[in-house]
Amino acid sequence: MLGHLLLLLPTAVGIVSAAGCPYAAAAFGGKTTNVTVGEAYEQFLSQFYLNDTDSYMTTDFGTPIQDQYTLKVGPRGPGLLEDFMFRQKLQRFDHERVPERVVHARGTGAHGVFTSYANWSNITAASFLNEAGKQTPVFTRFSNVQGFRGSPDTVRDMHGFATKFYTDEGNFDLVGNTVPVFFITDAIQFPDLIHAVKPEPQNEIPQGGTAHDNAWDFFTQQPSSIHTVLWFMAGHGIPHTFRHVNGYGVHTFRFVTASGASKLVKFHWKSLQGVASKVWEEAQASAGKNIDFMRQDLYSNIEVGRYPEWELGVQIMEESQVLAFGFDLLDPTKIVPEEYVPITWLGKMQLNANPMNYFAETEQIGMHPGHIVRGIDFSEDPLLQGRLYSYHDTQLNRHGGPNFEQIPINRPRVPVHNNNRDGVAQQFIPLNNAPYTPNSLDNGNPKQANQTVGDGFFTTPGRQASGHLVRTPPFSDFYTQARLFWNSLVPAEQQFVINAIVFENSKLTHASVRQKTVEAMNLVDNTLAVKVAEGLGLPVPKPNPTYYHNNKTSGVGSFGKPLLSVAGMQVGFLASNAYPASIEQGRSISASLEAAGVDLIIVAETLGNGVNATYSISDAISFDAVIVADGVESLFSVNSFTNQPATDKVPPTKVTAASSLFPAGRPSQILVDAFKYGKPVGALGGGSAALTSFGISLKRPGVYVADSTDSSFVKDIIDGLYTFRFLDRFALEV
Ligand code: HDE
Repeated sequence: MLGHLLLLLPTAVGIVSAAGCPYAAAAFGGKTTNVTVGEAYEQFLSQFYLNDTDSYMTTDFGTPIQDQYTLKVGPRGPGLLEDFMFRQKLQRFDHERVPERVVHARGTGAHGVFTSYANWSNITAASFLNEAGKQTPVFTRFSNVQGFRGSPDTVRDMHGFATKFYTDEGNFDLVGNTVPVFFITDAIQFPDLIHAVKPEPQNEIPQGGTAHDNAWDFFTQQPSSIHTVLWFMAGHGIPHTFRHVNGYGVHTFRFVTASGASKLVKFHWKSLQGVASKVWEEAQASAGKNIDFMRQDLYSNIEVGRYPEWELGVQIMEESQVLAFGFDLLDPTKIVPEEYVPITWLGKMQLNANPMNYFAETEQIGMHPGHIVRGIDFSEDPLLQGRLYSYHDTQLNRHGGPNFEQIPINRPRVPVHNNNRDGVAQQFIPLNNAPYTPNSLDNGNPKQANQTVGDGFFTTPGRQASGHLVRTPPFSDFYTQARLFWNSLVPAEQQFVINAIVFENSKLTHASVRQKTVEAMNLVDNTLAVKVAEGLGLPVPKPNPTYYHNNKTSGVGSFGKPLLSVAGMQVGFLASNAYPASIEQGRSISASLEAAGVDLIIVAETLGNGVNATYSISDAISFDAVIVADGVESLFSVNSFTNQPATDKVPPTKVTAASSLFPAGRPSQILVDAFKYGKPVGALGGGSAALTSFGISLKRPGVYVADSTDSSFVKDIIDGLYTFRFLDRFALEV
């Protein structure tokens, strides 16, 4: 018998024993070899790549075949049961799908690297945080919650932000959301929440959103949900892209040092691109014009080397502070305002490689809050406690057995040794013939690891629990922080919240539910409730000030703060093939924009000669700013809004507004929609007439005109991109 269990991994270069994991040295610390972390995970996954270059078609069992025609009795058949090529091909096709995730089905992911800023062993024994500059491979999956796998990206929804850290002491999954609070306080309520927000059972409508009776019936019956509802009625429900979201662990966790000292922590991801959200009209247009908007943005930016980054931080609290802030730190419907506890930034994640295959990697990855490592521990939050059961269970359902941890994307980058055995599709050949503990026949291997031996995981030594067995609600007061959030939004975002609630409730068929929405909002703020009531044609409520206060906190809104980076932004330059000089104008500013990581997309009637996109395919949703070239004003004389006559400036060449090459009014629509969505707009020379013909004052913030393509014009456009949305363009009633 061999001395101990070896889990053998086939590699590109042969068979490597578990103890000699080839990528481990490079992946963890990057100091012992010249291999970078990026190369290390490439090496790890590449052993599983299937490359068909210069190959012949084979069956799954390796027999070379031709599989284009079935085996028949004569050319007109019938076919034969013995046709194993046909049977296998169809059987494999029939079984291609696994159940999609019951929530968060729609998602997109990428590989990356996490780098620790320091040695944090004073607060945690987590090994991926124990050295400045230490690098750990990661895979992050962003997701929508409500819709099916094929639903549009830009519906209003909650969003997932889940990261698997392949650490040198096992996998740690931080399975969070882009909103720091959650709807419910107890995991047993989760099926009710999801049944309520999913499409309604009788007709499976609506796909990907909560604008329906069941959702609002639940929200208004379950007060714990109101704080979270406000977050996703605000910009957080319709992020601009996944590069522009923050992430949150939501629950309170524990950090534990090697000696067992523990602190309570809340995890935060801060987008180093900045936080940005769409406005609702734009999100709706995107859902029709490009349902893949957010996954395409992430994929494309990584493809061209514009790698998005996030900082990972924690708010650190003493165990004794669990009730110190006026609410329970175990309550997942509450934030810890940063004014109480600032964030300590621990390190940075960069996403820098797209998956090679969506199904194998993004679809099969199994995130689980119970994937935990030494130095991190759970809290008693009843929502977290329940999640620890659900995520493993759901993977059993998706993959049909317990060996899903052996799928390449799920495998830890360290050897696995235990007495778990067999099951569907076991990938390893265990060599230990004494698969039980204690054993003497294999010298007690694999041995037990704990706090002091073998760098084992350990439960915080100080944790204790006692009490009567009860089924009672753990937390209360679900409105004080909902109001704190409302108070902290800029007026335009408050208006967006009102608009969103009115929009969603306008779709309801039960007047009683709409009425309950007004009552719930009135507990948050009377102006909010009054405006919602007015929008829904309901009686205006008197203030119900039980939870009213004037406190504010910072960092909760998604509008009103400049971006941190404009890399990956797209500027549409509206030109015409009929006036080639207009295309030249675009070319002359593209290099300066490129220097800031911004792409200039020259739009004209047809492709070629420096044109990047046609009017036919372009819309305001495709651009973060729009510029009208000099000399193409008459393109804008037909519009779908006012039917205004042509402007008085005659173009130097024949540029026609009506064309069979694009839908009538498309150039005007791009310009006006961009303005309406709050984006920077600009014009060169006579192009400014296009702006004024739609009543866009050249003096408005975010409107830039210049006679030539000089550097100050480019700088203005870039400044405008940093501002991202000009909020003065939206009607305010609050
Ligand atoms: Fe999840 N959640 N969840 N959830 N969740 C799942 O696991 C569940 C909750 C979150 O990209 C499922 O693998 C319960 C909070 C993300 O693969 C499932 C409860 C937060 C993802 C599940 C919650 C999340 C999931 C479905 C209440 C933010 C996608 C497929 C106690 C902190 C992960 C799967 C990915 C996925 C259960 C609440 C985030 C069914 C029972 C709170 C980001 O197991």
